[in-house]
Amino acid sequence: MSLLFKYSVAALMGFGAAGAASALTVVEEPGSNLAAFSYTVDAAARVITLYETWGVNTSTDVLLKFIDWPHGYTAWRIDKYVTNETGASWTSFRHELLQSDKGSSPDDDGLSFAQLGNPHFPRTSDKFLDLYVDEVAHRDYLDFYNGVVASGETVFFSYGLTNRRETDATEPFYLRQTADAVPEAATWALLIAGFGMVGFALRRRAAIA
Ligand SMILES: [Ca+2]
Repeated sequence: MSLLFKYSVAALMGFGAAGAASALTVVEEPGSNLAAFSYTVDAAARVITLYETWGVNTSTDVLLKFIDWPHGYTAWRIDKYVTNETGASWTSFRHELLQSDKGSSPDDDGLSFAQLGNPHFPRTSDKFLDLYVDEVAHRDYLDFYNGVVASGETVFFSYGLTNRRETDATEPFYLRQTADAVPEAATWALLIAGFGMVGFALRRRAAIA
C-alpha cells in the first residue's frame, strides 16, 4: 500500500485530527476513567463509531464531550461498541445528552437523539431487548434494558443524533452513559452464603430465646 493511499484512507475515515480547525472531536471527560477509548468519524456517511472499554476503575457516570459538531438539520448515526471489563454484569445501559453546562437538554435546544431526525435512525442494541425513551420536554434520554452484558462481553448500540444550532448551550455538548450493574455469579454465591449465615444466626437466637 502506498503512503499516499494510506493517507487518503485515513483522511476519508476521519482518523485523527487531520489538521482541520473545525473537525468534529470526541473527548473522554476527566474522571470517566475508561480503560480504553477511540472513535472514527465517517463524514460522508455521517456515522460516528465509538469504542469504549469499561474497567474496574471506570466511573458509573462516563461522559464524552463532543466538540465542533457539524451543526445542521441532517441527523448523524452513532454506532457504539462497549466492552464490559468491570467484573459485574450490566442489566441496563442509559444514555443522556447534556448541554455544555452539563445540564439536561430540553426540547427546544436543537440537540436530541434525532426524534425528528432526517433520516430517522432506529435505536437498537444487540444485547438489550427494550428501550425506555424520555425526550418530550425536559431531557433527551435513552435507557436500554431487558438484557445482560456479562463481564468480558461487548454490547453494541446504534441511534441517531442531531445538534441543529451552534449556540453556547450546545457547543460543546456531552453524552452521559450509565450502566446498572449486578454482581457476577461468584459474587452472588458469596452473598447468598452470607444471607444463609445471617439466617442461621437469627434461628439460633430465636431458639435460645
Ligand atoms: Ca434537546
